[in-house]
Amino acid sequence: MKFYITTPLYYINAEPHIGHTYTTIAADTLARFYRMLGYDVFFLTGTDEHGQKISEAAKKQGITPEQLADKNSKTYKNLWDDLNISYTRFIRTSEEVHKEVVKKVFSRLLEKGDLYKGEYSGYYCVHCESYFIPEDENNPLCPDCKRMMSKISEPSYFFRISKYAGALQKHIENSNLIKPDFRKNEILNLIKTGLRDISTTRKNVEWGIPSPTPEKYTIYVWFDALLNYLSGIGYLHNDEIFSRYWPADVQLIGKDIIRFHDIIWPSILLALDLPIPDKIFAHGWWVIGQDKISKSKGNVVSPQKLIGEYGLDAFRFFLLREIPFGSDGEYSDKAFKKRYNSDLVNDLGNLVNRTVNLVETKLSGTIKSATSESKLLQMTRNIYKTYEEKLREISFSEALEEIWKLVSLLNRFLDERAPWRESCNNINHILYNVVCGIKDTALLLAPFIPSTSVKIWKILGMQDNPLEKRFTAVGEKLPDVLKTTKREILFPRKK
Ligand code: ME8
Repeated sequence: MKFYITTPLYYINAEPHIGHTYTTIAADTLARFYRMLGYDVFFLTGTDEHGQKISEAAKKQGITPEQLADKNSKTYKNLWDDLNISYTRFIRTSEEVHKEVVKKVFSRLLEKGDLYKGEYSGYYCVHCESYFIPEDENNPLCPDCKRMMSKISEPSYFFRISKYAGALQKHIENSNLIKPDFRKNEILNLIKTGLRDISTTRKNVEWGIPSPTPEKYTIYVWFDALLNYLSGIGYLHNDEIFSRYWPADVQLIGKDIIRFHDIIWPSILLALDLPIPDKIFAHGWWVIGQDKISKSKGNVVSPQKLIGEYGLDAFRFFLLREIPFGSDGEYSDKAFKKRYNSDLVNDLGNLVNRTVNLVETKLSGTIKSATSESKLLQMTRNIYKTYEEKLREISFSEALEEIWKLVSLLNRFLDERAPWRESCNNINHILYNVVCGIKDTALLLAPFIPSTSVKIWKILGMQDNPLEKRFTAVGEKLPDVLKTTKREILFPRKK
């Protein structure tokens, strides 16, 4: 079984912020989860490097678009490596192989009559790289970002999206393509109001893929960028990889780019006679006050700063735990600290710390094999079942709630059995069961906070690597003899 997951390709006009890390960490968590279920996973991410917005940003910095692209795509890639992102391929739209695929697709649609020459006369928002009709011609503000748009009138090649509107509508109505569910009607309403054919070339934008047409145009940046999801897994150049992974199973995006992904993208696929992805999931925005956190608003929250202060796993955990995936969420330092101290320090950290402390003081650091308590085991299995369901539904916060049910269960079990009492005569049995539960907790945590999972594994004295395990190991017995290692505070309390 295969699982193909993608993130948007981020623009390289500025540096990444918490919003970009959000989508990428979410995708990484799903990729790791499916690997632990035994799937053959392909995880694609990368950078979107062409177009007017990038060339204007480069100009402002006094460098060429290529230089800006090289510099900032490296920043993205390095950050993903620092964030422990297990991508299979990092694609750049400036790669030759991608450019060739885009040109071939363009030619194919041209031959088919799905691209035709016309005249675009209207407005363009450079920030959104998007064509719009303004509500008020005297004050042509972009309906999305509210910036002033520029008027353009130019010959252009149009994609006959109108031809596919009916098939697209039917597909959306009869499938689970659009997630969360509440987005489905939003998109269907847009389709029902009528789709206008879209322009796919720019006459005066030099920084882009040259169109395979007699005129020297460049291909519209969104038409170029969307095709990465095909070119990144071998479309038209590596059939073996492509046929293994296409169609995509989950495409994660932010709600800012649903029109491109839920309407234009599947229409291009219909035109290419390719199957449509299984799910396109749009998450909400991180906001501060009323404002979306964004590079251009300058209200960015730096991932590096939070990681420096709290550690990488605390950062990964906070993003996926704090707000339901799909809804907007307000970022605040206060909420971060609160979540950190309550969930990671008090619940998880304390469970591991006091258990290992008891193993050291009461059992000289060695746990011997014992019988598993069937009730505890059954509850763990039930928790795992819901956890798996929730992650398959892409509900990270609910999956994490399940893990924390296990953490509370183990903390309660320890309190009730109180192996620290002088009169206690089955200390090994009690601690065996708690340690076994912590081992299972570490497995469930692995997709979310992999380094912590490895740390817990080591503290317990387990020899192998939890990241290479399958979830079938949940509920399995511990090795016959387990010697815990030196204790380490997983999450130091923050004042
Ligand atoms: O749109 N909250 O790139 P981009 C949550 N290149 N997520 C956020 C966010 C926020 N405040 N800000 C950004 C592009 N994101 C195109 C995509 S795909 C073929 C081309 C995340 O750099 C979210 O995933 O503007 C959003 O969709 C994406 O970054 C936009 O990144």
